Amino acid sequence: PEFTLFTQPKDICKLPKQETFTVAVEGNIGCGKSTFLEYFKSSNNVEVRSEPVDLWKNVGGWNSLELMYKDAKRWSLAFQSYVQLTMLQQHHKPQVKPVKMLERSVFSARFCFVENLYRSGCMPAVDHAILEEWYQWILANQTVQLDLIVYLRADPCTCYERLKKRNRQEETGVPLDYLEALHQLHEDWLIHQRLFKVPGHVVVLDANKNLVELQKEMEEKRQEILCGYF
Ligand code: DCP
Repeated sequence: PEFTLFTQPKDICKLPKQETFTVAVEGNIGCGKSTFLEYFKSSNNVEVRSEPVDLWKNVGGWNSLELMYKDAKRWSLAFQSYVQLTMLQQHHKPQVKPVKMLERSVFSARFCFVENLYRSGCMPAVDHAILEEWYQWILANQTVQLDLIVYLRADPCTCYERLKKRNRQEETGVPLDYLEALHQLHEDWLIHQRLFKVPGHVVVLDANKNLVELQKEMEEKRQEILCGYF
């Protein structure tokens, strides 16, 4: 098959060596992507590109993330089109170090978030169709290739607890079933590989672990995740 699912990180060493390497860190809201990326910031060979949530919270003075959560039917097209633009900008920033590590990608925006909004009836079909046109244009005309996806796989209940704990103001009304639906879409995309083609190889880490355990696992797998660039 063109794309292979690697569940053992050591298998990544089978990937051909390249000049540069692009990793996207994916997983449900609250699974621990920021913590994971924080850990890799200390590496000399890694450029970490955190998700531009601050931009989403202040676009021309508007908090588009808050608007989307308050009234998804009205604002999810505006919000997701801005997410798509800012994610594309993240993919495109000039790369200096050999490894580029992105928090999410244009792919999870499309396969998980936009898909979820549409399927749950929060995004009208015409809005979905417009975003799809943009997405297809990006695929055809822009370089958004990923070499590796690190999937931080966590139980939706664990994510829900973490969400409540961190208490991000915009997310106060996010219910457990929203996280369950997003979890299922991540699973369909990255584990079962249904519907959409996976744009790179996938490493799955158990993100239910507490911070100490997860850091231990990251330390053990550091070289493998960085494909030799450590
Ligand atoms: N979001 C969205 N649509 C997207 C991307 C993100 O609605 N295409 C929302 C979900 C969250 C917020 O933006 O409310 C931030 O999402 P992430 O899950 O990407 O980032 P976190 O900071 O929650 O990640 P983690 O807790 O794993 O560090």
